[in-house]
Amino acid sequence: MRSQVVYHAVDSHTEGMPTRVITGGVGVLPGATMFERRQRFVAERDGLRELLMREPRGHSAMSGAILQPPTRDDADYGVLYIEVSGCLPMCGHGTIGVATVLVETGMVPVVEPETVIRLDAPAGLVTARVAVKDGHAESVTLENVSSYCHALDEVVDVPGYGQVRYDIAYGGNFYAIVHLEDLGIDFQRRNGQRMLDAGLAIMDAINAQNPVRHPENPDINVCHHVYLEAPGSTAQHSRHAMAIHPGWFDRSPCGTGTSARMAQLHARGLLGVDEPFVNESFIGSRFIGRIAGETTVGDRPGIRPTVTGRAWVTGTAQYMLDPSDPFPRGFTI
Ligand code: PYC
Repeated sequence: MRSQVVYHAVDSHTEGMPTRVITGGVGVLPGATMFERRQRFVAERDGLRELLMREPRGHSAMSGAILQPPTRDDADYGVLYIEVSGCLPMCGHGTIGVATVLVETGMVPVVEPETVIRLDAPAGLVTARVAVKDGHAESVTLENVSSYCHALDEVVDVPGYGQVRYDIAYGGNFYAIVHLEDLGIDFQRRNGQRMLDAGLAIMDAINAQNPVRHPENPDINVCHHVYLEAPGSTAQHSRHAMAIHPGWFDRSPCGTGTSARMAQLHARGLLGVDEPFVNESFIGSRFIGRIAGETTVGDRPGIRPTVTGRAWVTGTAQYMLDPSDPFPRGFTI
């Protein structure tokens, strides 16, 4: 057995969505903040993300997180979020997976009934409150970055779909929120490809015609996800399919998407502080969201979201790269 490198991983899933937590082998990434580390990683070491996320070590909906020493004194770990489509500023299901792994491997001092872990994420400091019983991480409540509604009642011209109405909100990433019934597609598994095609076309049209920009960080400026809201959804319980580039659905209810959706519902006057919000994924798994309070994001009114979900460790692994491997960056089909 030969290898140029060895990456240590603890694999997990959060309500169905994988998080491959890279616990060793990468070294300390250069950069004064996690956002800067993310930018340099994308420019200089993106092949590592591709190796760990794409086939044959990963798959077309793979997601993960690389643990780092924090860049700030008030955090326990730094986290770089990686997935098949790139490096996100923030990832909710990934944070729930990371916190579960940190507790269950003993990589943080474990306190029952609650272990508090502060994570230095590219989008800002987030806190994971892990409910622990007999050493087991029962659930994680993520106190996410401040979120806000960017715009309501926008319209975009989407080739093949005409004029499409959408709202757009930020919860660590930007999310366009679209009524699936406006697209004439039934919320059925068998329509998955039609939903993906529509979601990605809408995303491309928004990024081309009506680009977004975070009021405090101009480098967060892309709509990366489309929340296709199922008919019958309410401000208390919303079902959706989340379309993501290059063409996959989030299997979890999406933590940053849950935060963005709560910001949108709050801006519409439909969800108040401390009211529970159930967000349900395409596979039927659930997160419970709550607005912990109001705040501002730059000069925009915003919310402080929390998201509660569960994760499970699925295995441990060492990922290697033989010098003769013809796919040192993996591949996609
Ligand atoms: O949970 O925030 C999330 C997320 C983003 C992309 C996939 N999951």
